[in-house]
Amino acid sequence: MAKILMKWGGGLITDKSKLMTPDIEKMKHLSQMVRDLSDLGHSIIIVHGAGSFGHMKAKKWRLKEGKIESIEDSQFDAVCEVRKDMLRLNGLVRSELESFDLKTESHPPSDWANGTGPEFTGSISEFMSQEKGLIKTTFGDVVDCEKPKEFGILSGDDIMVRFSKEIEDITHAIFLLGDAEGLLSSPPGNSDSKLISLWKSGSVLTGDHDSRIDVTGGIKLKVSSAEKISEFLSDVWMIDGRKPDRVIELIEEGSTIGTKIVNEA
Ligand code: IP8
Repeated sequence: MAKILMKWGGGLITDKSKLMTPDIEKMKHLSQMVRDLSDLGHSIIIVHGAGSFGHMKAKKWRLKEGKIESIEDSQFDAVCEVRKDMLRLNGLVRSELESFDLKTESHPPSDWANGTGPEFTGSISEFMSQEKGLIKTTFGDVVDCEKPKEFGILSGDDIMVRFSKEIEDITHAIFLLGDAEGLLSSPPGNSDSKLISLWKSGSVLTGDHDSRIDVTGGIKLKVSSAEKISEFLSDVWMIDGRKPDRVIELIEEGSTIGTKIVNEA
């Protein structure tokens, strides 16, 4: 049986251009897929991104940079607001999963994580035990940091790296994207952009793929996170989250349409 760590991208489950606009239909399709995988006996951990529930306010109040004295009062208000907004988004994700009779748990990083980047600290023991059928969830969040920064943005992509490394027996790490079939040769929407089905760690991504909305680094962070994970997992994938059946195909048949990230070192 597989143990699947999946990231639901923020651009997949929200409309990234409109403040706090969830895409409930997408969440439903993804939840159905999780239900099917669970029925097949697989275990699943879900990390989700922030989309328009996190990046907009984080950008406005420069939360990624940590405390800036001249605006610190507004920043601390924004830290509370974004944490609240992320709990709301996580609540929506969980209620869709639960509408498919899945039992879920939530572990917000603001409760257990410290610092940003893939080397962040804090105990991930809550995610180590696996009760059959229970879906544990967490997400990109505003987390506490050492002084003088005091707070910062921890991306769900960094959580994916740590979980893949430290949680025993994870078999697959899957990044579900909102706007592409996988990693593309140039940004989505470009007429010449093609799916890269095999990405060798260390290759160079051409073109400016980064969105202007993302505070955590967009597709480039995803690629570097997936590359790090490929050092210790052989099934690391980027798949179109609008086509959740492809995840089931991957797990059951060993391959699907998408990008497989391999480490050739
Ligand atoms: O969308 C970012 O997480 P990501 C978290 O997984 C916030 O990169 C609060 C912007």
